[in-house]
Amino acid sequence: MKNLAYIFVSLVLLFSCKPTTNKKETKYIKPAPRITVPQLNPDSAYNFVKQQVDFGPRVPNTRAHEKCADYLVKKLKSYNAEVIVQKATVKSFDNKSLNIKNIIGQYNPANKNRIILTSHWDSRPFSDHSEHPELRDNPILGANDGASGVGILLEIARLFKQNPPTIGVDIIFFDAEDYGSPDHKDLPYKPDAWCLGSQYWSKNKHRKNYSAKYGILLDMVGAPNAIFTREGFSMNYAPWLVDKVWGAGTKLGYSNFFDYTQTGSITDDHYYLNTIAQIPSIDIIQYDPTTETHFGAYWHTENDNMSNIDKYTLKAVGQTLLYIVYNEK
Ligand code: AHN
Ligand code: ZN
Repeated sequence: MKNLAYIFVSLVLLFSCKPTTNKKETKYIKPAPRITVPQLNPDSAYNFVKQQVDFGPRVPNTRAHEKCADYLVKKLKSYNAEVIVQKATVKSFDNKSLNIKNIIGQYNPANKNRIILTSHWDSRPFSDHSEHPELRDNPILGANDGASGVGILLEIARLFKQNPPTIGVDIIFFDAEDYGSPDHKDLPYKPDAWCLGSQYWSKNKHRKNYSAKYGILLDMVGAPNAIFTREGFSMNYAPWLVDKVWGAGTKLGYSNFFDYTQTGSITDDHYYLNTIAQIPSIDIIQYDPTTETHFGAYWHTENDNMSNIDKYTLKAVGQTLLYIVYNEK
């Protein structure tokens, strides 16, 4: 009798036990996000910079400018971007009519959830900061000032073909950023003389009802041991985006490049994206604490050539942007 009771109790206990596998529980375990961020190839990025510089100075109304535009369009198309070339005629500080082209490479153009990655593709018609007065009327090669940002963005386009992004991305190459009044001539101050392409685009976007969540501008992003500080207008208009980008750069191990010092405001393409287009935008731009202008010593001189380009700087900036794009929801 005692034994029977014992067996009965054991059986009750046995069948009241929970099964060891519970389908319900496993169903609610969140799968780890599997985001693959493609790896920027520094040699490829460097080559995209060199290809542009090999055309010579890309000054509006010149043959080299025209040839380089064709090259940029061809490259973007080959990387599956839907390309729009926005042509315009704008007036320079000295009242010249400049034939300009903003070149837009769209990825997922129907997606409303989109961002802008941008850089200027023209180069400056003067070497006004050269030590040598006789050189100051010459146009610059703009390896860093112009071609570096475009080179990184072409490399990103190449990776977009292999690994299409889920969000919408517009890669925009603005023209005539660097046609501002020269400093070696005593000219009266002229407002809004710089950034003619981005001013035009901000008033005449390439699509009806165009909007983007934010924009990231690259300017002088290829010099050896460059430092990118938190620039004034970026901090005024989109401090959260500065945090996001500087945070990503730091996380990826590029803290030598992404410096948290806040520095002065620079009139650059992002200024017009913020004030005219109303798109929150930041500038990743080199800050040099050792020069008076706080631009590099090569800035607007004959020394802005390929010797001023470092693959590792291109890698740090480009890989940080790739992290942002592939983690964007
Ligand atoms: C001014 O000097 C007003 N803006 C500089 C923007 C610039 C020129 N970036 C590259 N070249
Ligand atoms: Zn410049």
